[in-house]
Amino acid sequence: MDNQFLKNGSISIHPDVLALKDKAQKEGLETIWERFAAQQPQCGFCELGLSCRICVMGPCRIDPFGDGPQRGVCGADADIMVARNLARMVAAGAASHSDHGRDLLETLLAVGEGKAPGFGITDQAKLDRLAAEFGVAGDLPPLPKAKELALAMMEEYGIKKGYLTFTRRLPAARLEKWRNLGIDPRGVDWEVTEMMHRTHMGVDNDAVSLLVQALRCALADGWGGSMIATEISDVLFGTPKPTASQVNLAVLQGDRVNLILHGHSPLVSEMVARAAQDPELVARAQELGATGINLVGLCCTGNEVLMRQGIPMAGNHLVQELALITGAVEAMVVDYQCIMPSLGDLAACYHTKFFTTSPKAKFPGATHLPFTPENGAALGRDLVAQAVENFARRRPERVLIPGAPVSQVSGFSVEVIEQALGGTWDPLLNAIKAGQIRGAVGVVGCNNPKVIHDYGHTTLTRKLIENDILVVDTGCAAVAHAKAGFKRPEAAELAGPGLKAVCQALGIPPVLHMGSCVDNTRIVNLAAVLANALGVDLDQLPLAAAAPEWYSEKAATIACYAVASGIYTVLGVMPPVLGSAAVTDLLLNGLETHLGATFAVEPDPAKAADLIMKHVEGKRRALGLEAR
Ligand code: BF8
Repeated sequence: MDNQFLKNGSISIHPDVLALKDKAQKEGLETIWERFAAQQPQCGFCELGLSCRICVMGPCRIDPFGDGPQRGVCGADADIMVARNLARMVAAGAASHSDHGRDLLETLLAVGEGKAPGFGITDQAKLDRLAAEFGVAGDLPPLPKAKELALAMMEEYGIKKGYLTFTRRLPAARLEKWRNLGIDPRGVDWEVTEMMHRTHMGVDNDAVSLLVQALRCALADGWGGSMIATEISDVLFGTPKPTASQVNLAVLQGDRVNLILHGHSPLVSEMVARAAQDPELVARAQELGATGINLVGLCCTGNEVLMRQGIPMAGNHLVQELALITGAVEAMVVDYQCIMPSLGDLAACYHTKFFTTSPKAKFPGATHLPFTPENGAALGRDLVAQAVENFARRRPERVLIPGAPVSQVSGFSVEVIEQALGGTWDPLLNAIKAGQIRGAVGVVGCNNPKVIHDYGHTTLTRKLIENDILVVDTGCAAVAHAKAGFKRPEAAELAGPGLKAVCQALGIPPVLHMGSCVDNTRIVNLAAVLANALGVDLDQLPLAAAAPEWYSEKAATIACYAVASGIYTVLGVMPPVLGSAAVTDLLLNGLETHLGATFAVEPDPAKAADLIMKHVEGKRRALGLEAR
């Protein structure tokens, strides 16, 4: 595997990141890059997927060169071992996002039962639409309707219905493909549990069968748990609309109380956002010498509050430690996922208070204040109050906030894009048909210290928009793009002539922010809407997805549900599958016949752009559109 970091020692394309990395070094503090270097060389068996820790007859390894053992103690060969490992990765990713969705449902239920002070229904129209989709009586008042919808959606997790309601948004042709392959997902928890069962020693020992179930498990997340997370977040906190804000570590402010919201869920962060406007708390901050209270986001909690509340974004995954190293943070409040276990130690090197809020996610060095729907509003206030009181302990001589904020516009939900187009998809479809926009690509996913920070995202996306391909993004990729200035309407200048004209006519940037990582469901929903409008299946559209810097199990799951939904997906980091030629071939080639889409792996983002452009033009040709 081509490892950019180890090859030339660069860690990031951003000067502010480099400046804080220097500060960390001077202060003797370790970050993810030192830990990554200390792990070299990483285990070659594991990289190939050829090690197994599933049972205690092992751990086992298979020799990729054929000299050593070719089977684990149980008899599993390379194909079984690689497939089992990948399948478990997908199950973990599906479990994570879908469990996040469950938390939203629990809060919706509590709202419906009048037990969640501070929470309410913000998007009534979406509540009504979802209620109709789930067969809830239309004439119920809002709160009983919310309760009934929550109960109906909770059934999506179990085995009651045997199919997932949201999948019915897809063209019939897609569902037909799923039925033929046996991957129409039945229940969110069902598919995750069955995946774990099948990968227990002595159950499913056919690599193809394991991978087929992994796709079904991923679909249960994409068209189930994650989609519930997105839709119910909109119901509770509002469907995102284009919102102007800023990005960069310099959204932290030297003269204000800085509180960072980090993780994935909007539940606590929305309550903190409300509390931060409390005049009493603002007055107290001023009494202590600050000019006010400054909330900023990190990772996907950051995306949630950015696109609904305009709260500025401090950075993505690889920036989380550096944000504390600014020395300017009074409190970091986290929920779950992608939060480095090192943060407690780092916070302790400064005056920073580190708060964990999910009963599911405890960390060393943290103060644990668990969230419930009942206590959310009070918890939000408590967290802000503690951050404010901590301002007095800041040591100005240790503060460094490099760089300057970059402006950005975010919050392009499917609903808003449709409105911007005048309530019909025709203008977008016509621009695609005419070739002004060649196609659309979701550039999504994480950062990974194996890749120069944000180099993959920005290089790929710059080339795509230059070539008239509209980019939609989520997650940490979205932060990279914003830092590069791609989310300002003026960035239309960076696009090719066709895309530039469309962006200028609509006043939008060429890279549209659709949200957090659960909001990849907005992207597949958009693809389904376009396919339905054209009367084709998703794999016929000139679309693709890419995750140039992915690291997480959730990203593996997202990639699987994208491909299973018919969207060609290019990964920038190799998943641990090369130990099995059969598994690798299935992912890169074999899925095409059944699903009309495959994976590709290309570490060089410029070459990944070439692959995508070739794919997009091929799809245009097949649709009878003008193609290059
Ligand atoms: O859920 S992109 S590093 S923060 S896993 Fe994590 Fe990856 Fe960021 Fe968003 Ni998604």
